[in-house]
Amino acid sequence: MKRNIINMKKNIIISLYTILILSAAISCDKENEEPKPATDPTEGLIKIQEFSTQGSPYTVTLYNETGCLQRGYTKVYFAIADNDGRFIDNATLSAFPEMDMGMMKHSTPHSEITKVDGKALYEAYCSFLMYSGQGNGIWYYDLKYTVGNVTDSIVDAEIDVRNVFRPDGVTERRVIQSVVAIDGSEKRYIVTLVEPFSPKVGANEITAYIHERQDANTYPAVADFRLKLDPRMPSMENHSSPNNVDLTWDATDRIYKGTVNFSMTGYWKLNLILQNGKGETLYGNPVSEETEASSLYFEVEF
Ligand SMILES: [Cu+2]
Repeated sequence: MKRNIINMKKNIIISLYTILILSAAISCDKENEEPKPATDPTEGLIKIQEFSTQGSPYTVTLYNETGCLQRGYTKVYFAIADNDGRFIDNATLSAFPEMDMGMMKHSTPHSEITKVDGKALYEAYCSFLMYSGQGNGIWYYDLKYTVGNVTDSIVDAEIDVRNVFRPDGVTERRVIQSVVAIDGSEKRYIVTLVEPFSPKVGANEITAYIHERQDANTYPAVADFRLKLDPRMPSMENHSSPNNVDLTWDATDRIYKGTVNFSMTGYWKLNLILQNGKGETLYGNPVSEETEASSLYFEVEF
C-alpha cells in the first residue's frame, strides 16, 4: 500500500518534470525572448591580473584555482571581455613569459593557449624555472590576441611568480629541476612536477612534464622518455614504499604519468632517473645504502 503511494507520488513528480521540460522547450522557440544571461566562464577561479592597453576594445584577465603564479607548474586561464563585460568565445590568444635578469633574458617552458570546450575561457600552463626576484629577475608577459579582425598586443606586463615552500613556509620545496644530460649530448632538460596537488596516504597519480631547452626562448615538450621513480622518507631510515609505478608518456593527455604510493604522511623525496626512449640514463642515480638521494628529485610533504 505504502509502496503504491510512493510510486504514485513518483509518477506525479515525473509528470511535473515532463511538463516543465516541455514548456521550457517551447519557450526556447519564442521570439523576442530575453537572451539568457551568459554564465560566467570564470566561476570558481580566482583573478590574478588584468591586461589591457589604452583604447583597446578588449581586456584579457588571467585566472587560476589559487589566484597566484608560482615556481614550477602553474595552470592558468585567460578570459577576454569587451568593454561591456561580454566574454568573447572566439578569440585567439598567445602569451610569452620572459624573465629579465639584467645581464640576460630567458623564457620558460609553457604551452600554447587553447580554448576550453563549451566555455568562453582559454587555458595554458607555465613551468616557471625561477620565481620573481630570484637573481634579481623580473617576469614579464607578452600577450597577443585576435578577435575577428581586431588584433592587439600587450607588451612587457609584469607578472609576479612566487616561490614554493614546504609547510614551514620558509624552506624552499623542489618542484622543478633543470639538468644537463650526462650522455655526452650536453642537451638540457627541464623536469616539472605537476601532480599530486593534494597528496594523500596511499596511491596517488603522479604527473610530470619534460621539456628540452633548445635556447633561452625555446622549450619544446619531450615525448617518449621515462622517469624512474623511487620515493623515500629520509627521516625514517630512507624507507621506500611498495607498488610505485614509473612515469611514462601518456600520448592522450600529453604528460608523463605514474603512481606514487605514500605509505604514511610526512616528508617524501621523490627520487627520479631521467631516461630517453632507448632506456639510457640522461640524469639521476639509483638510491642505495651509500647514496641517500638521486641528483634528480622532487619534494612532497603533507
Ligand atoms: Cu631567470
